[in-house]
Amino acid sequence: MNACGGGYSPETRRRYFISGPQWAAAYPGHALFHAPTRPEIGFGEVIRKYAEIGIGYWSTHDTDVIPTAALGKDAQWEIAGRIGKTLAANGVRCSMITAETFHHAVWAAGPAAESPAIREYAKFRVRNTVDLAHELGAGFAVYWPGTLGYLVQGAIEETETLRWYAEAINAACERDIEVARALGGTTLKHCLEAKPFEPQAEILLPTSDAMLAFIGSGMLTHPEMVGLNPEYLHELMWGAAVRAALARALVAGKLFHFDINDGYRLKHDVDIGVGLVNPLDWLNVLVLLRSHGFEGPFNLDFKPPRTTSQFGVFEVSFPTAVDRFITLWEMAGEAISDPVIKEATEALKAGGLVADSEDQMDAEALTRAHRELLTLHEVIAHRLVQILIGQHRGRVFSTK
Ligand code: GLT
Ligand code: MN
Ligand code: MN
Repeated sequence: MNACGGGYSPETRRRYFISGPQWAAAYPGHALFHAPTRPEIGFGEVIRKYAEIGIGYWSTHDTDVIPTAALGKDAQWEIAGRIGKTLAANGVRCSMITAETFHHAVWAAGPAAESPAIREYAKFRVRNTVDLAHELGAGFAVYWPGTLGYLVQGAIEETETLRWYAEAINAACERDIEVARALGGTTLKHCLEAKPFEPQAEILLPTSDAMLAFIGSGMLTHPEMVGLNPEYLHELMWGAAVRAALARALVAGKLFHFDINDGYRLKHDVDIGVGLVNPLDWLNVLVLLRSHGFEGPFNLDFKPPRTTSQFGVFEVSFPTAVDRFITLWEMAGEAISDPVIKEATEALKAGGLVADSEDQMDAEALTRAHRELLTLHEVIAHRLVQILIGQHRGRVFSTK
């Protein structure tokens, strides 16, 4: 970190609504073709390390911290009590709980399987997630449906499956209303997360746009409580312009939560640290979010590399991810107030003037009056690169 010029202080990092997932820090390095490389660690160590780094919020799956068999039982509340104490002792807050509906074999046919018993179990799990969220003071619940889809065609009737999945989300919202009323508090924000491939061959809700259609389908009893948790890489995976996907969520008023990471288009879910692959695109994403007042939560949903110890995870991976994010956020602020970008943007918005003597609806005259329109686009793009590499602040390179 010193060789890289140091980092932000924990106090500065804590000013951002950045959350660290339990599963990201505890990731032992395994994958389909990878054996684990690190020992399992529990919430105590993860929360303590996040506090040291200055990651002020913590998120978790129900089963990251509670054994499946203990869910909803007394043992769960005993663990939740210990989590609450650990959070308080470290000055970290729980921001989000997500129901794991993909890993355990019970989800082999998905959370909206044909079997009513499995679907009842899915409802139990999301209701229990709502209870846990209220107990731990979280404001958000996330649902990545995971196995909502199929490997072989023909058995699943898609409209029926979607209706069954809606029943689970409805159960979560209805439980939330009850609990919030009983506690005299507010309801959670329920956030759907899409991923276009993995772990099924065919996914029923593969993109954030598909989820927007699902929210607006009329199948949800409380669509106003349900929004999106887009993940940067999940949008890139299907070939989207992430900024455009986020813009569609923003105009729908449904950008509730954002998983931040990086990776490559049309590849699998590599979950690389934010800004390591596409820093220019990330800068542009943050310009959009800052200019629309979206200030988080930003959830660090990435996988630290498969180092053989926790050293790299907590000394390099997490602090550098947070710091790249903050730097890009600051750069986005610079881009928003940059005089060159401002002037070029104003010129674009003013448009070219067709002479009074000419026909205002003449395509040729309009084209002539706007011949530098895309030149201005290029000026803005060039300026953004300058901001990214510090040239706007006088960083120079040889022009010889
Ligand atoms: C899983 C997925 C992530 C989701 C997690 C939330 S689970 O790791 O790949 O993108 O955010 O359930
Ligand atoms: Mn995610
Ligand atoms: Mn991912």
